[in-house]
Amino acid sequence: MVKVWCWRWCFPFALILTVLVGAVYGGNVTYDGRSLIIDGQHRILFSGSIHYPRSTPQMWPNLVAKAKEGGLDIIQTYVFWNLHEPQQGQYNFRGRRNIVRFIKEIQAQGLYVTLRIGPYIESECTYGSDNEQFKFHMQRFAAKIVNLMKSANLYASQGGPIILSQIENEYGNVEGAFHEKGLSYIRWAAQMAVGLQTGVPWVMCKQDNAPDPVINTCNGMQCGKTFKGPNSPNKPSLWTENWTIFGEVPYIRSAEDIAYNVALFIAKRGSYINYYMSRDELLDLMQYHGGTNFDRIASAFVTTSYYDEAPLDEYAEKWKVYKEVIPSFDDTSLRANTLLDQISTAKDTSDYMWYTFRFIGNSPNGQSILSAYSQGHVLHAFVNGNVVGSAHGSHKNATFVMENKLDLIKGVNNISFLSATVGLPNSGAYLEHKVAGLSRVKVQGRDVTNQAWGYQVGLLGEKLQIYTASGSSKIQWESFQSSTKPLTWYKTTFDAPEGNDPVVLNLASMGKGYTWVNGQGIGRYWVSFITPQGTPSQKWYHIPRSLLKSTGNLLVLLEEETGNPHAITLDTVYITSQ
Ligand SMILES: *[C@@H]1O[C@H](CO)[C@@H](O)[C@H](O)[C@H]1NC(C)=O
Ligand SMILES: *[C@@H]1O[C@H](CO)[C@@H](O)[C@H](O)[C@H]1NC(C)=O
Ligand SMILES: *[C@@H]1O[C@H](CO)[C@@H](O)[C@H](O)[C@H]1NC(C)=O
Ligand SMILES: CC(=O)N[C@H]1CO[C@H](CO)[C@@H](O)[C@@H]1O
Repeated sequence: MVKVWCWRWCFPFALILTVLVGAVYGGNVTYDGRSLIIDGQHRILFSGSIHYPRSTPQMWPNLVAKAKEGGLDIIQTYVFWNLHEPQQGQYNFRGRRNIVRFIKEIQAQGLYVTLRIGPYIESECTYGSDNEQFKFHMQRFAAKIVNLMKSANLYASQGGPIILSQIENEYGNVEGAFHEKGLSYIRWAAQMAVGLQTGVPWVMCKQDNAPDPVINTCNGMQCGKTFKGPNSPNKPSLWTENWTIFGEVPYIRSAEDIAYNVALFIAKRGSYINYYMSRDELLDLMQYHGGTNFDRIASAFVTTSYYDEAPLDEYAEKWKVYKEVIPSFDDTSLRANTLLDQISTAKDTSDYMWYTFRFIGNSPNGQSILSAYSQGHVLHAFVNGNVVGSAHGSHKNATFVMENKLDLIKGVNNISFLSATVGLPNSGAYLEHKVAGLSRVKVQGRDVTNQAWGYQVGLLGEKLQIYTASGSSKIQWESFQSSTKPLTWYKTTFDAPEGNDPVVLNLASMGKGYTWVNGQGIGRYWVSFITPQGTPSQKWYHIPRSLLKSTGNLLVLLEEETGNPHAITLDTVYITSQ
């Protein structure tokens, strides 16, 4: 009934961390070869990552308080360019994106902040290279954020909590691919950042050649062993980080392993340690925070916790269903005589894109083979409205081949593929060249790649926003029957569980899809992709209490495969110390 190991895991931190001095506010931040110097004092600093858009503003005070209780001096966060500027020049700093409010909350509780300012991926621009267009947008955004911070007096030089800023992110991993342009870009990035005059030092992580005065920092699991050290004797040794992949076993480090590496790092003159996001979202609620990738912002993390099982329909309205419409060629307006890349066609507006074509069968009821080559990530094939197969790639290899038997009728057959992406690639060189979706299709050995294809980006249910209260009434929902068909929407309402414990949905009975609560995307789920150990990477999905009303919460699921919604449970999580 009880999850013991959290304490096993958390206590050694508490022991290490209690020796630390509490944060002193504001001031003059510099550094030397030993450490950061804050108002003349050399400091060993412990930091933890909390990414503000992965929780709700209502959760922030408690998360920061827990981090402080855990002994941290600093909260580290990225700045999420794609969330703040989803369309060029249209900024959004509201709700979960209210970074100033987040930093002020940290300030109110007396902790410092490390701000990791972009760049983050922006479509259309060439990413991370010595490219004028990219540099223009990157500088514009970095200046926007720095000025936002300055106008709220949030830098330590202004009496605020921000003691460090980061420019770029792990560019050292991809720099080689850009040859001399990589080097000139990184020089430019350092100069540009320093020119923004924040009054506090800048760092670059995984960037051995970080130009002065920018400090190169270590990212990784074992910086005590692997870090080559700062690239100048005048720079301190800082360790800025070290996520779960669907289909892989969640990785939980032992406290001993973490403590050992931290001690080794400090022994080797390390003076700044950041605990990056834990693999365990719910555990994070009491240590530092991994959070939830709301909407479609990212990939996977995992949950492990004690839980109360309450079947949703025990005290909720019974499930209603809506069968998503499978478009055929005639229903599409976007056409091409070739297979289009999904990433550049869908432009991150949906995970889903339909590829449809007509195949003329010349004999009645001929059995045939359908071969589809996909560049990622997931594919479902439908022939004349019926599913004939599904396949997917993995984080290690997104590409795959799907081969299925199918029955063709004489005359026109409607063949439709639903291709789904599971997040966009977020690392590597030449991100703008990354592709997904179908690359080649054969029917009975005949290559149909250059036939007339019809396309539809997104699902009808997404377009009508049937996961919202107003959108939900635009279609006819039906009563749930016992069997489930692929590509079905499910809807119910539920009351919030009593108390204040975190609420999670247990989706172990489902396959792959997407969840919304009161119109807010809770994110993708994928419990059918099991690890080599035979379990899903994540079956519990967090619903922040602040999204819930006491009664009548709208829950909508889009299920791509089959599943049993009656076995979905609403659980609450608590951690005890035994
Ligand atoms: C900040 O600290 C450095 C050394 O720690 C010192 O050289 C410098 O004068 C200080 N600057 C201000 C404005 O106090
Ligand atoms: C194929 O699609 C067209 C247009 O939607 C439809 O009229 C036709 O009945 C479909 N054919 C089959 C075999 O489902
Ligand atoms: C990825 O999978 C595809 C199809 O299964 C295979 O042809 C290819 O060699 C694989 N690539 C790598 C790098 O393993
Ligand atoms: C940034 C970094 O070092 N990430 C590492 C985090 O840990 C996993 C193992 O779980 C490594 O594979 C990553 O490289």
